[in-house]
Amino acid sequence: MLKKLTTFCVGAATVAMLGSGAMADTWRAWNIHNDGHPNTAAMDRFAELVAEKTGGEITVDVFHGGVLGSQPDAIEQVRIGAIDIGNFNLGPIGQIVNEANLVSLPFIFKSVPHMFRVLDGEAGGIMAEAMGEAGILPIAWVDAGARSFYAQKPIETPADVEGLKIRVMNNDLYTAMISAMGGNPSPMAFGEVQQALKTGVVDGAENNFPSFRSVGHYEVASHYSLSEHLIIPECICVNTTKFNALSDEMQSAVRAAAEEAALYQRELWAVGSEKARSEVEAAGIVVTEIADKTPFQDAMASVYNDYLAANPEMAKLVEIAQSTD
Ligand code: GTR
Repeated sequence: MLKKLTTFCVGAATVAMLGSGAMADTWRAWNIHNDGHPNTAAMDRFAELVAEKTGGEITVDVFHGGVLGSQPDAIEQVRIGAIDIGNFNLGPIGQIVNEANLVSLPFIFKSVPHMFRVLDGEAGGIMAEAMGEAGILPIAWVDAGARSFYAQKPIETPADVEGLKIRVMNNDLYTAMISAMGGNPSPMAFGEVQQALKTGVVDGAENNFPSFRSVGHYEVASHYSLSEHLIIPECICVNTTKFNALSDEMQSAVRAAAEEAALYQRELWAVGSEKARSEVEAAGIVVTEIADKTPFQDAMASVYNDYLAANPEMAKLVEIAQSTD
């Protein structure tokens, strides 16, 4: 009873402070990463900015470390509105929204800046619209660098993947990618990968330096090889219905908070990525540069052909990405 009364009083005070008569709303936000990862700091900053820019009308409670569920589950929860918002990787979103799969085609982007140019152009607009229609609307794009392979041996050519069981995120394009190199793909939730590497359930995985370091994959895989086969962006993505129900003013405030937090994330990412690399190297991980990635790119021809044969409508987006400077 006392608790209820307190909640009521706090609620009444907040409404009075807002002066608009609108009820304050608290959003639950999903984040897969722990303390020390750039995205965790950026999501905390996002929550601060939302409170600031909406004058307290919206507050965001960020649940870190994936405690609200695995990424594929959390994506579904945002779509149905059980979770309001989160920092998501576009990989598992592509499994649901075909347009978002553009970014999951191996080697589609030349670099991270190239990826952002594509996202900021027509292709990004088409992707955002389709994601919004699917219930998960991106309001800012976040950097996730490039993903490379790690295992107990260097992976310098596609032939080195042959026969290896490699963990991938949940997306058929990634299973096709590993199969095209003669490996055995194993889709698995992020939270299970360290144990799977440790017990030999998988021989390797692929990710960027911050994730390789932050959840201890580097403790159980000795070689990181810079294949940089996937440059997948992330988003701050919100339940579409929830966002559309906001006034124009509140929508602008939340978007501005997301954009500012995303710019902050990109700064943190640049520094954090270098730092994660030096830390794993200091811990004894052998990092192998791959001067010529052409054999990897060539091995992906069948992935593109099969994908475009099954999804001919994606040819336009691929063409836009490939012709963007
Ligand atoms: C990380 C990404 C996470 C998650 C993870 C994974 O780099 O930030 O959202 O997708 O990779 O491999 O599952």
